[in-house]
Amino acid sequence: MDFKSIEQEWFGRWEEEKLHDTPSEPRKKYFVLEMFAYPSGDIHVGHLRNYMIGDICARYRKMTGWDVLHPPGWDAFGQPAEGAAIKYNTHPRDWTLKNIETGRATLQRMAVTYDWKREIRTCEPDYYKWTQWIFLQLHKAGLAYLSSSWVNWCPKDEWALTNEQSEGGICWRCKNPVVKKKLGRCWFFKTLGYAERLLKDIDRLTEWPESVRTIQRNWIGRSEGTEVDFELEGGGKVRVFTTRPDTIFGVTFMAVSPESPLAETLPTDNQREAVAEYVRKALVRDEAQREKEKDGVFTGRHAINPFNGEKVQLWVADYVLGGYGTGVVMGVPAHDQRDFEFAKKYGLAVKVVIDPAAGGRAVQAGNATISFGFGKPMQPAELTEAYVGSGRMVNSGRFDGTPNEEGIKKVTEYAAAKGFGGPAVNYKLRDWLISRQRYWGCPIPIIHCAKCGPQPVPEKDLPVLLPAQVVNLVPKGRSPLADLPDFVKAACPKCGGAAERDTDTMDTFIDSSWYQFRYVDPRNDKEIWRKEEIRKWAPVDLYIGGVEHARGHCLYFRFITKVLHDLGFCPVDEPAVRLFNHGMVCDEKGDIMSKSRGNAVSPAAILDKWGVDVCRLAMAFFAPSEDQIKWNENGLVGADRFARRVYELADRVKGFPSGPIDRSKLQPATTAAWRKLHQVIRKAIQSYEQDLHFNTVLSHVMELLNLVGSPAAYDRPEMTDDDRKAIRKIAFDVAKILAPMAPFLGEELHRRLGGTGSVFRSEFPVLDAEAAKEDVVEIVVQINGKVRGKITVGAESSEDQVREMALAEPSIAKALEGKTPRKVIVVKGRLVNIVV
Ligand code: ANZ
Ligand code: ZN
Repeated sequence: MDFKSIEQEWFGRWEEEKLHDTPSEPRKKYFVLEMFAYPSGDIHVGHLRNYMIGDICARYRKMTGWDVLHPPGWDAFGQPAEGAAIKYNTHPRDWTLKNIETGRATLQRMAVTYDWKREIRTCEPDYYKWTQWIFLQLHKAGLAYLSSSWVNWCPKDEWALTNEQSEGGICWRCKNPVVKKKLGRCWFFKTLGYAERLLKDIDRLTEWPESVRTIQRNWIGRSEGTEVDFELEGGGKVRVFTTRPDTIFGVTFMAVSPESPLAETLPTDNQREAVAEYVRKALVRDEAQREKEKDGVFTGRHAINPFNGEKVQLWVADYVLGGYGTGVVMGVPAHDQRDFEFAKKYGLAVKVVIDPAAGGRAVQAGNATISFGFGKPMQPAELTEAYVGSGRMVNSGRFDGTPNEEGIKKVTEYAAAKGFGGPAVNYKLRDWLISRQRYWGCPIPIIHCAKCGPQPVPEKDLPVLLPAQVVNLVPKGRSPLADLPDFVKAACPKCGGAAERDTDTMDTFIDSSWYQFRYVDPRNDKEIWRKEEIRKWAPVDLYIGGVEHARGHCLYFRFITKVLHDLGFCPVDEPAVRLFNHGMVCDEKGDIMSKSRGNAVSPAAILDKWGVDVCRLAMAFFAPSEDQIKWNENGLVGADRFARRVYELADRVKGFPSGPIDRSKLQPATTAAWRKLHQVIRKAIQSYEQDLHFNTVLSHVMELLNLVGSPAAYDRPEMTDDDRKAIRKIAFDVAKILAPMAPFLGEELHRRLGGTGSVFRSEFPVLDAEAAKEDVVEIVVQINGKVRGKITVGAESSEDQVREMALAEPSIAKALEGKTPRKVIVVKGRLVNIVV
């Protein structure tokens, strides 16, 4: 088969018929989006899966009366372009644009139905002008701020990273451990201010995978607790955040994180040197190390527990995280494992204040509480690890005897009443650190004036162009843009005096936090988009991409959508109705396909050898879309055989008559095939709309082909005209059912069987639920839950009939000999369970 000329022809016709254009006045809109590509230049068949899944859905929707928006784009800024530019001695822009051309050609070759007129490239000024504009809106709204701060720093790439980008203490790009570094000037977006809404609205994302919703909930990490002020000996106070205020009488030390400003201000003169030395070392340790070997240093100062007036030592310890809570913990070794290990290491006291053995009553006698416990009280010396379970409060003054869950409330109320604390909520989520010390990104539209401070670039002066000059890109801890005097020098927008541009560029996750909506009006140079366009298309109906973006990207784009909504630019406050995470593509051994592993399969060779349809069919057939697939040549052989068989069927039956079918005149074999056709249609609708299990559509079509018979059997002499009409109609519908997956095959069959125009402008087969009904079903019969036999019953048989048949089934009757069934449970259409 000459698939190349078939492909060529249809590419041409689709172009002529503007098949992939986006309707300008959608009545029934469907916005399909795949997470756009990073133009990395090593596109392999693994990358294609994402786009193919989206394309199948887009094509199906077009055939079923939806007005589809399905646009392409490139996440074109980013650090790998700089790495490649250094390595190959080129400009990041050249490298990027070349890769875009290659990637684009491959996607086009794969027949992805993109509306290329809406293509987006985040590195082009017509796009990043609006990225800068968004920055200015956040700045105006007080949601962007400048701060000097401890940041996650990758010593290899020499750049700052968000928590999302350094999860587990590892740089997401180079995989090296991350340390802390204090940056004098970096920009943050106030994501934390949106934490509560980002969390609450997860409940509305009912069409997102449960796993992603859980990941987001945990990442936002809402924690309800209590804040308590401890007075410092010699003046001042420190505040702690705790989720276990019920253990407050067990505090034997306090600890401050090395990042905390307190680590500088608290130490006594004697200890200043030692603490400074410790902090220096602690901050270059990576997080995993910090967590594993807890150590610290005494500040020389003491704090006073407001509940019992006890004086405890104040330490600096690096297991205390800088960015969480208040950066200070109250150490309760008896009931917190980290505190326990720390106390053991430094010989600090362990004091039991929650005792499961203290099960008795507590009696109030005047001012004192006397508790009567059962069993032996827990002894600190006996503890080999912290006791984190529940129990009653002991050694806790007026709270003795209180069950600890209740104690949490009581202690908090007490602190609030006395004015030294109260309830508090904390989030693991941090504000979004967005400055990057990089060249290949979107310049931050800010001018720093010595007199007026940081001033936003006026909107009319946007975009702040990224200079095209070749700069030295070797990471050195500050942006290469700082080396370009012509770029740096600027007039203060406020006073007109000499000032300097901000030289950092924005985190590329900002580029991808709003691109989804730019597609509604991508060429607009007057505004970010026209209101009427965003109203037509937002939100994304189906968003497809890898689960690795569950934390970072999927949170950022929800955040920016909410901000744009609040500022009145966007009608919706969630970006995507449905999120679908596709599975990875692996090699035959199960290793994820990648260029660095050397197991990447290039699409070009596959497409040249097998053609687009076979490649797409194979990919669809390997596994359900959310599962991993193991790429292998056999899959292509199988898909090729399948495609040929479908072609053959069409060629055999194209001379058959067409027209209305009298089903009463069909032979039993044809009736069975007809029924199967409608089952396939039902399956296809379900797969294309809901579970995206395209593989099951294919296996159903294969079963259908088997029922229709081998080619020789398509045209048996005893067949009636109605049989022939039915078989022809089956072939015609199969063409349409397969078209979203194998578009050329779909077109070609459709045409050969007399269809006019593109199959994608034709109507998808209509399900006749009546015809799809199975008349017999096989039912499993169990005795006491164990399978003992099978019966075949009419699909419409009553429960009584099924019960009778089950008991009469010889193998069952034999197994039951001498026993009386106590109960017979019938699960309609599935099983009978006999309880004896
Ligand atoms: C005393 C205590 C006693 C605690 C006890 C726990 C058990 P979540 O649930 O994650 O919010 N903590 C507070 N700030 C911290 C920081 N900056 N770095 C490291 N740990 C910090 O955890 C809250 C608990 O984590 C707090 O409750 C505090 O230890 C610790 F038996 O306070 B707890
Ligand atoms: Zn000024």
